[in-house]
Formats: sequence, structure tokens, C-alpha cells
Amino acid sequence: MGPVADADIRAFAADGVVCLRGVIGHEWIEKLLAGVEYTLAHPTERGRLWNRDDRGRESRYDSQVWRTRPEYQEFVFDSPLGEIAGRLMQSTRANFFFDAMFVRTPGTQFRTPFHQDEPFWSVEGFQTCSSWMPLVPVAKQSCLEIVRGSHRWPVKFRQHNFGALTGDRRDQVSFGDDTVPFPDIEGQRDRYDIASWDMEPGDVICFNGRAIHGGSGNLPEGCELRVFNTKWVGDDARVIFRETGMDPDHSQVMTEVGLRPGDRLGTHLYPEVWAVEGARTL
Ligand SMILES: O=C(O)CCC(=O)C(=O)O
Repeated sequence: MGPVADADIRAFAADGVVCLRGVIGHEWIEKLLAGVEYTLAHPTERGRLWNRDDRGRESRYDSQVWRTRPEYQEFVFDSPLGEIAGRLMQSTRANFFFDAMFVRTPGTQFRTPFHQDEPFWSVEGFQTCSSWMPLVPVAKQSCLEIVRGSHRWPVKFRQHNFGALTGDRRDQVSFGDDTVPFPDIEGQRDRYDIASWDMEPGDVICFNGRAIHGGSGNLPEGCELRVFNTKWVGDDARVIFRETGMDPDHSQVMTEVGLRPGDRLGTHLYPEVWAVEGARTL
């Protein structure tokens, strides 16, 4: 059996989320922790402070660090995650899209607003996979939460503008009147099937880019959280430049490497990391 069981593939298709246990080795966790440490000391231009509370507790975000950090490049190309994502998406191939880091200092309560990822992306498609990997133990109360089945809801929701958290003009998105107000998941938790887990380093939550997710934070006193996420896309994913704005906005770099709306991802920026044997390049 490969790194993913048939039951996981079925759960990912039906629920839009699955938690895989112990699929990432300890040596990878060490490398990624070193990458996170470096990134905190040397944030990229994508580095953001999402929240600092009145006790100085912080939530930080950075992304697309893999382009400059060798430990992340190694992880993208050589860890089992490319194959895991490809098989969960039931795709003939998996292209790497980008990485994201979420770091909360000890005791941070700040919770990420519920949202979907795909409406923010410069990519459109159903076959997408975000993999949320805590690099330190995390209890269920502080874990990311995912609304089971929401990846198939046929509704265009008005997403949270994360630019309001950062104040950075590059992060602003504004969803229009053709969207419906985002459901109040937090206020009506009993109406939704919300998944989250106690997790150890090596465990990974994989979720569809259309699945509603948020939460985390809510950390016990003295407990920090370091998370590395890699985003993957499959056969049906295509480049799209959205008038609503994008976060992160890849339109400029995509254009520079010759990718246009409607194209499949590729080039050295979005490498094909895994493919089933004999897969035809489309
Ligand atoms: O860890 C978090 O707080 C947010 C995670 C998230 O939104 C994501 O992985 O896409």
C-alpha cells in the first residue's frame, strides 16, 4: 500500500478533509522547524503579522518561502506529500502551488476567521489539496477546524478580507454583490459538522481548497504553535486572474513566466512533483 489508503481517498472526496497519521518522518519535521526559525528571523516580503494582542502574543504568517529556502525545496520535491496530494485529489499528477507558515506564540488566543482558500487563489479548480502540518504537538481545541462536506456546497460566499488584519494594500480582496454572506460557523457551531483532531508532528490534515476552514489559536498558557502548509493542485486546476483581488496574488509572476488564464500550472515556479506512471502531459 502507498502512503494513502483507499478509505482516505474516499473520505477526502466525500468530506473534503482527512487527517493522515504519521506520514511525515521526523527528519522532515526537523528541517521544516529550521526553515520556520529562519523565516521568523528573516521574513520575506510576504511575511505578515496577523494579530498581536494586548499581552504581546502574536500570530504570524509567511508564504512562498520555498523559492529561497533549501530545506523547503527538498521537502517539496522529496517528501511523500506530492504523491499523497495527487492520490487524494484522484489526479494523474500533482503540481506544487505554494507554501504557507502559521506561527502563534505561547498562549495566543487569536483564531483564523473561517474561509475557503480557492476564491483567493490565482487558480481555479476542484482538484486542490492544502496540507496543514503542525510541527509541534497540537490539541484538538487549538487545531485547524474544517467543515466537512463544505467543499461541495454550490454557493459563492463573500470571503473574509485578510487584508483587514494586515492593513497591507497588497492583501486586499473585495468580493462583490454576486456573493452571499459567509455563514456564521462560529456562532452556530451545532449546525455544522466540524472536524479537528489532537495531532502530533508527522500527522497532516489534507483538505480541499474549497473546504471551509478556520479556528486554530485558543492555545493553553505556555503552548506555542508552528504550522507548515503546502498547497497542491491537480488535473483540473487552471490559472485565473480574479477581479476581486487575490491573496496571495500570483498574477504578476505567472505572467512573467508565460502562464495565462486558462493554462494548467507548470514551469519551475509550479513544478510537477508527482505523476502516475504513463500520465500524458496535457
Ligand atoms: O493555521 C491557521 O490558523 C490557518 C490555516 C489556513 O487558513 C490554511 O492552512 O489555509
